Amino acid sequence: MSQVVVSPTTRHEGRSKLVLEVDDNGIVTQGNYLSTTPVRGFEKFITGKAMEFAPVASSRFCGICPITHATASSESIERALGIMPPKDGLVLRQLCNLGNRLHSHPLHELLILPDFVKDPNAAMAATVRIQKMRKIGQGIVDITGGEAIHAPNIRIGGMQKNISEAAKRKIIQMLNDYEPLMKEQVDFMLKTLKGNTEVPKKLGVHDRELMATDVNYGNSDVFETEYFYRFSEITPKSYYPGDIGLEACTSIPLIGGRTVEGGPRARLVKYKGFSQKDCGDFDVRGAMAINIARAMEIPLAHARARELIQQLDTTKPTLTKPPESGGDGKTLGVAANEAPRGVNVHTAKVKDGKITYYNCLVATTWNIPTVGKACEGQHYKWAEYVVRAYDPCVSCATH
Ligand code: NFU
Repeated sequence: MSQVVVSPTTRHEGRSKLVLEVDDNGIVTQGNYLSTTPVRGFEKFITGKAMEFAPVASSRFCGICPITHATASSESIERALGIMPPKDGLVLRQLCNLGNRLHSHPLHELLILPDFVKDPNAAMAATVRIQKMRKIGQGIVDITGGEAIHAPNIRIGGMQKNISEAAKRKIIQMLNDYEPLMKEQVDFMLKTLKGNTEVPKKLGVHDRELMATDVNYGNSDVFETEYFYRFSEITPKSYYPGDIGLEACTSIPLIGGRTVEGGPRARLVKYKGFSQKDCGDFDVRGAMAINIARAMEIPLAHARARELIQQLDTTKPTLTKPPESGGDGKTLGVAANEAPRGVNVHTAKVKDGKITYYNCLVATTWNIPTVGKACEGQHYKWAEYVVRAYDPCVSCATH
């Protein structure tokens, strides 16, 4: 028996490490994956501030998925105040989130290319396609959210302003431009992943519950009724064996006392009948299935964005103005948004327009402990493949 440490793990956002106990054949008998990204203390410094600060600040957790944080933050405060955005505000907000997914999922494909694509010409062609797709996704966020990163248009009560008819036409054109790139890239990625003959078929298989609230956007009511009442949280020190937890920078959220997996596979299994037949020879419970599911989610996000842009009435209001000094300080607003990497939960209490309580359970925070488990049973040389399948965003996780 010996220990293998991979630090830092590579080709994902943020800093993290693997600490693996392995047997004499290099098979992982006990897997630990942990964040080593320094905590910045967002929840603490959001508390006590004007409620409008929470979506602005929390969208700075990370530069890849700021849209989910501005959204979940706004929605948690809306639910604490008991207000609802107007219909077109919700349509526009969903479109903004989908724009983010249409850039974030292809970005992950870029990060795993070196694992699976050995032909430099094919890798270059995929890189060019991916970057074009990301530009379009970010362009949609720019138009709907007011900026491609840290979109200021997402507000408590909906979206600060509607878009023009010309902007709506532009988005329709952008989605048309995205389609052929997407078809080629998703087809290429699925063939590449399913055709791989090196990765162990059962890599990343684990027995943890899948957690999802929706295919594309997220559903806070589903989170509250199916998961939140079973939620608990423990310290990393009490979760990881030995001294490993002393270095870990995220808490360990649990559902029913166990770690969970959120993200593309969880969503597609729960809502789209994703099963063994979608995964070729790879086990539907494993890491390659997550990569496959992520590729399959891109056309779903694209189709939903097309529906929503048609539904958007550009003449209608998009914002329900929140009461300036609203909030009773008691009601816990719980919001769950389906971030690219899993369920992103923000919870808030508001009193007289100020945040009195703020807590976030971010997509990667949920996934981190499951990633370690998912490395067990295979040779340690595959452990980083497992990590990358979850596309961890460790800065998000370690806010
Ligand atoms: Fe983020 Ni940078 C995503 N996807 C993570 N993890 C937010 O939830």
